[in-house]
Amino acid sequence: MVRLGGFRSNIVPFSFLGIQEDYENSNYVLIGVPYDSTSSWMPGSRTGPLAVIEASRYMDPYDVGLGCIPAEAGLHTIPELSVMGLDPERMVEIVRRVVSKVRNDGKVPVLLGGEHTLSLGGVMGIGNDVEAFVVLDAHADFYDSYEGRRVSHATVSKRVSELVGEVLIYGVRTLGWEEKEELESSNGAFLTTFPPSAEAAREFIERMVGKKIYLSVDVDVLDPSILPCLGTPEPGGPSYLELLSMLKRIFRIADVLAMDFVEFSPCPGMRSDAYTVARLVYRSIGYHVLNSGYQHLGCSPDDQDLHPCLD
Ligand SMILES: [Mn+2]
Repeated sequence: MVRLGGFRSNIVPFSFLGIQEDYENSNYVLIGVPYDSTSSWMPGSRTGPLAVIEASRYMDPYDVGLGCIPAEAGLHTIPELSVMGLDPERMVEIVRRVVSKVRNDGKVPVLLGGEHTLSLGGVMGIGNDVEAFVVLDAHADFYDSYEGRRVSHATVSKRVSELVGEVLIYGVRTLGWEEKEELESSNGAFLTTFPPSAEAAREFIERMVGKKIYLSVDVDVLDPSILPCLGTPEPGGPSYLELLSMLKRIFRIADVLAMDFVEFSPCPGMRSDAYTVARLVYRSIGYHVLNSGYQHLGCSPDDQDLHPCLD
């Protein structure tokens, strides 16, 4: 059974899934980063982490797809970072320090955003071990500078490409001309649009096989019909199940050192979106558990094989 870290069952902690394992005994540490200061269209992702954690408390820890309770690997949610209103460079530095600490303690950081800029701090926190930055996103975020800023949600993949040899981007449906030029002059960047050609989907996967990766899921990669509450929605994305199929492959073939889920911007009164993101986060943790030697938990692969162009 999942233990509640000293809480009795009539008290539900305000933490992911309402479960709070002791930090020392946890393998996954959830970190909320309520920050949206550089958002260009609709701010609001600062309330994302809170909404996802709230929704997750109504989710059953048993994952019916994986046939196990991934939370038994130990989940711990730390209080939200105090970053609202700071300069993006300062926010990135705070995220870097926290992620570095969690990683050095032998745990997998799971960041909840907040805007995409925080991924830069996440990657820096893991440091030189990251061999590839894998991004699922409707946008390339590959501007060299955007609205006068070099550290911004629209430049984050470009900044990371200066630190990590390989940047693999999946799901893009919109691209600025300057971004296209930056991508073409960048050695290690590989971008797929959505839906990808069979060849592009295969190359995206093959380039990360056996690598240690940082996984960044910008939830606007999903079609906005599934997840309308976004700062920068873009039509024509994968369905929820198609996205799970891709995530399942990523966790199977690469070693995910840390992950983030960014750019969810809750709409007042709408609950299904927060729940969808919470579910996506938990299934991703489940895929990590499935591939990380926790055989005693009895997880087995689900049936998500709906991705177009992949067999
Ligand atoms: Mn995006």
